[in-house]
Amino acid sequence: MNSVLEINSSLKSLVHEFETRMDQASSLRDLEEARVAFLGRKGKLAKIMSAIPGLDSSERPLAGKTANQVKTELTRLLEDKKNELERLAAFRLDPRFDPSLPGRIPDMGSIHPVTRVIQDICSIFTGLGFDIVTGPEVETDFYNFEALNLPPGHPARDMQDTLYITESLVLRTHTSPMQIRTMEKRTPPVAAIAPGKVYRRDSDLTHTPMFHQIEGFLVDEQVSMADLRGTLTAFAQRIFDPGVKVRFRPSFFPFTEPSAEVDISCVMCEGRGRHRDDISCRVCKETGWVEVLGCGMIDPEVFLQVGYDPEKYTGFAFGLGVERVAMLKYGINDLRMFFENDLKFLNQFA
Ligand code: 2U9
Repeated sequence: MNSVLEINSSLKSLVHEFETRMDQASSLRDLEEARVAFLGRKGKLAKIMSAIPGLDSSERPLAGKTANQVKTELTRLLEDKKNELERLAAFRLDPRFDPSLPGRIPDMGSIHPVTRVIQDICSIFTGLGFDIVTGPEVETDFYNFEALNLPPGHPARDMQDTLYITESLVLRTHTSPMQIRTMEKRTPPVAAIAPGKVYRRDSDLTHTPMFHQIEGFLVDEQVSMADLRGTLTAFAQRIFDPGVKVRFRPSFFPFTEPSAEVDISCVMCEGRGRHRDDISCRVCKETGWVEVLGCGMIDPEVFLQVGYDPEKYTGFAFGLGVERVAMLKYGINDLRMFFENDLKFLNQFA
């Protein structure tokens, strides 16, 4: 075998033969044997290469180059197989590794019902053109009370209800300060909602020291109570059910005049006051109505505090308790469920 063609063809079959050998190798020992047989000093490759010096001098360089490429290729195949076997060996040697065990499935989180209701409400109001604003939970007396027409001495400032940090700093007792801050920064027309945590010194079956509110407002020229009514009716029908009835009852808030409370037909008994089996409805106490919102036309006194001209502008505002809406929407009868973080409860909202 003295021609370059013969040498090339031998080299080619050598690669195929080596590939088969690598496929069949199942231990590092197999690999070492193959290395000696193919790449060793007296191995198959050396044997083929020993014919090169006998070639015509014009053919030698090409044959030598091809032989070197084959050597590199065999070495690479050997390394790859070695890595693969070592990886498998690592698993097999680890007594903790049992490939027959099912995989561990991580627990899936779920969105807290309060968060979900906040998201739903925000998306309804952004759909109506409202912006979402945020603000600090530690507030000054001015933003939490004074600007909202709650002057010093007003009963809502009572130490019984408010968590004071210093004489002039409080944990906000409602989300209204965010609206004051928004009005200070912007000129009408402006429409925004402010969701967030609020704090009160209150703790019993139906009150927690922290709960969530969403308040909203809209200010422009010529805003009327009819705009308030249309907006809140659309909202109630979207968050609860397109079929709910909505009614407005006169009420009082220091920051709105006139003011109203908004009831919807009871979502549990569909406004009948009694369930289909004639058992009385505990949610609406047989009235057929449940309160869901407070609202009103923003008091001109508030406009003066934020520098809006009360002769030029009017606006409406409203507020609701998020936990209360969530209880009605999902039929939850105990407020404490929201704060216990019981996964059996929370996973129902996955
Ligand atoms: C500004 C002006 C007016 C927000 C309003 C209510 C009525 C209201 C309660 C509902 C249930 C709070 O969580 S709750 O206890 N809120 O009834 N809130 S009008 O009026 C504002 C807010 C900001 C500057």
